[in-house]
Amino acid sequence: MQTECAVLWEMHEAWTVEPVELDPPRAGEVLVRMVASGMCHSDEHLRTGDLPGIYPIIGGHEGAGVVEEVGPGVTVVAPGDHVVFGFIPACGQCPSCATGHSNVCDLGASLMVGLQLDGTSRHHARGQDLSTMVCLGTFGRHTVVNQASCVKIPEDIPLELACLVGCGVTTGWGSAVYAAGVQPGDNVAVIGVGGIGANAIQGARLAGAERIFAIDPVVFKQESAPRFGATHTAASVEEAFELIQKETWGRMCDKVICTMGVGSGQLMASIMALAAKRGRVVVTNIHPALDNDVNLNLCDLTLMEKQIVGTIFGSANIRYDIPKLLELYRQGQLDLEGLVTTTYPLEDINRGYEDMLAGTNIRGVLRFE
Ligand code: CXF
Ligand code: ZN
Repeated sequence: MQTECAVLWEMHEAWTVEPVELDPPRAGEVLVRMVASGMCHSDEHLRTGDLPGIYPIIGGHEGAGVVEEVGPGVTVVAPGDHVVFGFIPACGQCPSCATGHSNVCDLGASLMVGLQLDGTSRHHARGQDLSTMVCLGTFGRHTVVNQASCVKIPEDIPLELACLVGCGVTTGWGSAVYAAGVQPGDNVAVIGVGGIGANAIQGARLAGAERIFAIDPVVFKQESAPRFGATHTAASVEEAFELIQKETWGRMCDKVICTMGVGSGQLMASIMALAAKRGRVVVTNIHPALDNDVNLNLCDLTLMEKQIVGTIFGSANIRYDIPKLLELYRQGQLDLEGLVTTTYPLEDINRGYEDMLAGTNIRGVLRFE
C-alpha cells in the first residue's frame, strides 16, 4: 500500500514528508494506522547524529494508533485494537525479560539498525529500502512493526494523549519511581523540564517527594513545572545549588534526575554537588554517543557514598507500566493534557522541531487525522 511518512535521507538534513510504499505485515508483524506521534528529542538526536541511525530512516518512536491487519502468528493484538508502541520491544523470553527487566530486552540490540526483526525492510521510497527509528517509524500515516513493540490499550483513552506513554511519560515517571526510587519525604532535583523531565516531576510527586526542584533555563518551562508538581524552580544548576542548600538546610537532594535535551559530561561534577550524602544521580538523558569525557570527582562516590545510575525507558516494563500509567491518567493522578503544548499536521514536522529547540513546547504532537 501507499502511505506518507517523514523521512531523514541524511544526517543534518530536514525531514521530508513523502510517499512511502509499505509492504503487508509478515509473521509476527502488525500494520497500524497511526493517529498520533509525540515529537521526542531522540528523533532530533538522530538528525544531529548524537544517536546513530541507518539512513534513509523514518523517524518517530512515541506513537499510538489502530491495528489494521496482523501477520501470521500474531497473538498480542487483533485488527481494530488501539495500541501504543513501547520504544523497546519486549520479547518475554530473554534473560532480561524473564527477570523483569524488559527495558533491556535482548531485542534492543536491533533497535538502532531499524529493520524488521528478520533483517528486512517493509518501508520503501524512491526505489530504496528505509529503516525506521527503533523499528517503529511513527512519523507516518501507517507503519508495520513487530508485535513485541505493541501494547493494547483501552479504547476510551484518547490516542493523541496515549502516544506519550510510549516514551516520554514512562521514561520520566520511571526515572523517578524506579531508577531513582524516590521515597516519601525525599528532596528531588529534576534537571531539564521537557517531555521527560515534566514526567520525572510527576513521578516524584506521586512517590511522595517533599520538595521537587525543577531546573531549566527556559522561563516557560520554569513556569510550567509547578503544574506537574515542582515546588521550587531554578534557571541553572549553579542557581539550584544555592536554593537547595538553603531549603534543605545544607542536606541537599536525595535524588537528582538528569533529563536535559542533550547531556554534558562537563556538567557532571556540579550535578553531583546537588546530591546529598548517599544521594543518587540518575542519568536519563542522552549524551553524544561518541563523547567519553566526564568531569567528575570520584571521591564523591567513595567518601559520600553518592551513586550514579543510568536508565533506559525509566527502567519500566511496557506491558505492566503502560496500562498502569493510563489508569493513573484516568483517575486524574497523571496529567497528560498538560504535556501537549502544540499539535502539528505531519507536513509541519520541521516547524515542530524548530519549536522544540526554541524551548516553546513541553511536548509537540503530530496528529495524522
Ligand atoms: C531513546 C533512547 C535511545 C533509543 C531511542 C529512544 N529514548 C528516548 O527517547
Ligand atoms: Zn523518546
